[in-house]
Amino acid sequence: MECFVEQGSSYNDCLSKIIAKYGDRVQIVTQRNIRVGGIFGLFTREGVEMEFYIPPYFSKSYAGYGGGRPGGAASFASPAPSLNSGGLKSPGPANAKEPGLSRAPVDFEEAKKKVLAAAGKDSTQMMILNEVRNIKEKIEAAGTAARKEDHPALARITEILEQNDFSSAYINAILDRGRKEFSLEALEDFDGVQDKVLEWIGESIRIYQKPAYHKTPRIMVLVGPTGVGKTTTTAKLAAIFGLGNPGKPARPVRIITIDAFRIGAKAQIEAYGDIMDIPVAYVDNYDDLKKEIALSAEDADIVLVDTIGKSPRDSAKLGEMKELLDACGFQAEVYLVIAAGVKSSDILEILRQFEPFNYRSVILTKLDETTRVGNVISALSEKGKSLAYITDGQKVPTDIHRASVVRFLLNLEDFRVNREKMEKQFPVDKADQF
Ligand SMILES: Nc1nc2c(ncn2[C@@H]2O[C@H](COP(=O)(O)OP(=O)(O)OP(=O)(O)O)[C@@H](O)[C@H]2O)c(=O)[nH]1
Ligand SMILES: [Mg+2]
Repeated sequence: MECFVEQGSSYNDCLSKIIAKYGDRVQIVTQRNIRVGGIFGLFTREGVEMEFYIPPYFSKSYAGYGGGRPGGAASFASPAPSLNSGGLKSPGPANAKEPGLSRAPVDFEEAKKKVLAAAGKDSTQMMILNEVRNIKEKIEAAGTAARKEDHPALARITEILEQNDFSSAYINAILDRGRKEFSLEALEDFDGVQDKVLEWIGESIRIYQKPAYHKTPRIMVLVGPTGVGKTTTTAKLAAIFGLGNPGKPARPVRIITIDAFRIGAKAQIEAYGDIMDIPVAYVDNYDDLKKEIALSAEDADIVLVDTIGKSPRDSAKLGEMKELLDACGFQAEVYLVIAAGVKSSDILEILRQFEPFNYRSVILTKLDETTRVGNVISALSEKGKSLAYITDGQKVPTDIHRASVVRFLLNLEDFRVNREKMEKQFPVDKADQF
């Protein structure tokens, strides 16, 4: 398996490069536009990615992974971040020997067999794709690299970042920057190095700024995978807006739920509505949603739309939901809700699959269930997405907060956070909590 990186190309270019390299038997599984790079908000660019596999019969003759020909599947991205220009990131075994970077070696042969088995079983494209992604992930994980010649301070930083579940792309970007910006003298002061790295991490976290002006009612739509906490978060927001929060008067709120089928779900949101005396409406089609929105405009300041959880892999259902939600109008603020414990590659997949909803920002739930936030910081930074709110418990309405950089930095393990300094550096607008 090889992963190449090129710049400035179209689908046709990408395809012809794949064919030139692997022959015309390749089967393209997906092709899509991507944004690549983006650590610290720099270097992002439009690119094209094609995922493809080679049917098992033909792939038998290939030598294998690493420097050889591909095995069963590969991913070709074009163009790619300048971070990696030059292409192949090989899982150098030397890295594994370095102190603080010991990792189980990646079993590429076994991974390859899995792909071939998946392809041979007349499987769906999805199965193959999943295997391809798993392999990509393993290669990425093996690719994080403090070099032998790196100062021990950078090796230690790598270790801490890995413990916090940062992705290897993110860690490599930090290391690159560290190598460029720290003098030998600076590296001798580990506290100083740590502070600087925290600052860089803080700079990579984008916080959502709500629109300075919006039409009344403000329409907030929550979409996301199943069970992440959309309904609970809807209730929390309804309570915060509807009952008032420090310095802000109570405002008329309505809840619309696109979850009329599941009895439990209906009862759940109805119970919240009853307690807070907030009207709840149920809709399951475009016209009714449009009518409800129009009706809300007469007496509500804020309309919260709770949706049915969707598997990010079910693109047909996602498409239906998207069409239905178009009834909210283009001014609606769509938020993607994701749970904090998900691994970085899955977050990237969710961010990508929900892209058609044009979500403005992300709400991160269940922060109380994980001690590691590097996965989230890496994925959001890579995709250039902002965070609006975080939730850290099941209690309505107390367990919801406006997202803040400092909160994230404090969540990092093994970093000594100078809170006062970070609060000065990343101030929170106290008047704009919700
Ligand atoms: N620990 C923790 N649990 C939470 C949080 N937010 C929600 N939950 C719990 O997660 C579970 C699912 O929450 P829901 O709000 O029903 O999730 P949903 O996204 O609406 O689920 P579907 O409608 O089925 O897609 C419930 O048990 C919630 O109490 C949180 O911040 N922390
Ligand atoms: Mg729900």
